[in-house]
Amino acid sequence: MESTRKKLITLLADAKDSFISGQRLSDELSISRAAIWKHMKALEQEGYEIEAVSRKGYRIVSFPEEMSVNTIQWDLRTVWLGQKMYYRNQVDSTQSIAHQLARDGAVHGTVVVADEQVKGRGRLHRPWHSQKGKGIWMSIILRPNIEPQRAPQLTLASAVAITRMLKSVCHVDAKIKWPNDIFLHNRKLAGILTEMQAEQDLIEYVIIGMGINVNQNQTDIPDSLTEIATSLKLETGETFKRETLIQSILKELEVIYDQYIQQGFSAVKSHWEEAAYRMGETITVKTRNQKWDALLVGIQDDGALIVEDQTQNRRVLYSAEIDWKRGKEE
Ligand code: BTX
Repeated sequence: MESTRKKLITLLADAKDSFISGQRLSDELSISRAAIWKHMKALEQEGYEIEAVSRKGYRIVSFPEEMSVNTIQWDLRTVWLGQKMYYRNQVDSTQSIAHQLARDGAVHGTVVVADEQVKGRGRLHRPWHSQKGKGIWMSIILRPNIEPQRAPQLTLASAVAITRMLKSVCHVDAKIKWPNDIFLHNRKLAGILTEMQAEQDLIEYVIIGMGINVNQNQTDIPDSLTEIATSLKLETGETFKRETLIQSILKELEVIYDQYIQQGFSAVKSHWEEAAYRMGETITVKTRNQKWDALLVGIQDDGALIVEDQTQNRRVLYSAEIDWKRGKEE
């Protein structure tokens, strides 16, 4: 978003119900009063309801219902993450858009958000149900200067960012199922899909896709998922403003990402462990050509999963599917 527009919205939003004079806005933004007026008209077009009273100035009466780059960015307190943002009403997948943007040179920290995905995807090309207006469907372009084999650690860091947001904004204790799922009350609330473009020892870019079920009612969840999926609304009875959640995830992710780059994975590990789901329990492990039962022990210093088989043999897994012995995909 144009930064003047963002500053304008921030000034008006911070003033809450009070008016701000056209003169003050014009001084603070170093633009003419005619330009301020033009911005106000543009904001009205986007769904902001603005009250203008002579000799008092302007105030925002209501924010647009519709999500947009403006509504996400106005209270975004990050330095670099999401400062460049794209919003689309309907896409196949935000991952595909992000890949294209990254190939075209999009900057580190660029974010793509969609209201609806018609071909949202999970790992191994599994479908990700992304209903219009009900969830957060977002892809983040990162250009980390790390070895390609460390990229999966970013999935774990992203999972931590999501659980921290869920705790601080939604007051729920969600858990992370290695490597990429967020569970709440034994059902899947969110998933993360990390994709990468790399050449030998160099990462060109990483795309972190996040899908979070927010305001779905039971009838919004497809039959095939009712046993395994849930939403924040279903678990808390509350409706959440998706913008607030996105702002918080991006802030949490920016902090943890910067720590990770400076200090390595140790900065993420303890946070991850605090939110780890059902450690110490028996699981079924599935790799490309094997399936066996094991005990879930923990994660290594590099984020790989440690499991132990019935003969107490420990194995370290960098990619696998895990499932609990009883029940569905718990
Ligand atoms: P995953 O492969 O771990 O999970 C996919 C599985 O999750 C599906 O096979 C299905 O059983 C179940 N599932 C599908 N939709 C949902 C849902 N809405 N809620 C709960 N469970 C569901 C997880 O992959 C990674 C998902 C990333 C999604 C984001 S959204 C933004 C970005 N764009 C995109 O296309 N994908 C990512």
